[in-house]
Amino acid sequence: MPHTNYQLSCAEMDQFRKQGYLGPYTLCSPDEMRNMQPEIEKVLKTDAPDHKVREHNRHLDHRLIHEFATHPAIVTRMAALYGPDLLLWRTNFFVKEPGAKEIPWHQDFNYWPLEPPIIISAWIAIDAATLENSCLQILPGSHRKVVPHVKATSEMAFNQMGDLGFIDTSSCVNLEMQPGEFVLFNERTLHHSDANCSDKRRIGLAVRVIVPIVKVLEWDAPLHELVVIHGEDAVQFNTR
Ligand SMILES: O=C(O)CCC(=O)C(=O)O
Repeated sequence: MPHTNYQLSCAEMDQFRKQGYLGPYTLCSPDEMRNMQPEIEKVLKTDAPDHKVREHNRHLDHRLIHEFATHPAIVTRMAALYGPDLLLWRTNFFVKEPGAKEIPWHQDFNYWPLEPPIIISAWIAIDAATLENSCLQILPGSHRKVVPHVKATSEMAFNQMGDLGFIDTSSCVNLEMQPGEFVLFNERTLHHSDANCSDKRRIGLAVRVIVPIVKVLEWDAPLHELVVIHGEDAVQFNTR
């Protein structure tokens, strides 16, 4: 994996503040990611030690997923945006096989047991993510207001969705990515992906990182724990 200067310019910091997302950036080359796909597929076919869902928190039991989530290309940039002390809370694979449902427009903080809900996500393309196989889409600047969430319709992959009466999708950005690229976005940035109407699978890995003052109100599983990925956890609010 290439090691370069992952510091952010003032223009990038400003973009994250104003638009709520950054990237795509490179974590590894498309060929490197393609070579790792069989190992990732193996992870997704095995049960996690104590999580019911195979897609969740595999950084806790699998070295490769831990390496993705703690890669300096991600962590250095997150530290530039959120300060030096960062804790890895969750990782989630989003596997969209052909025919997979639409993921509705939503703001992540609406769903999560965190107080205050301050979080930054990296979304890493494991497969190529294109408009054809339902790449992530984002609404720049949408993190500046809270949108009400309502019961989702049956064609959606989630139970709740952002109320479309409050969402103007005309400025939507399609985050098409090569395998090994990633984007960063925050807990309020509205994002979405269409139903996968292609014959191509699309896997992404979301990496969720909090700062130490955030209290985790519910844990995903008995062995779920935070991992210090940069700096330190001086306040220890989440000692279990
Ligand atoms: O992978 C997707 O299509 C959606 C991802 C998502 O909702 C998230 O990372 O919060």
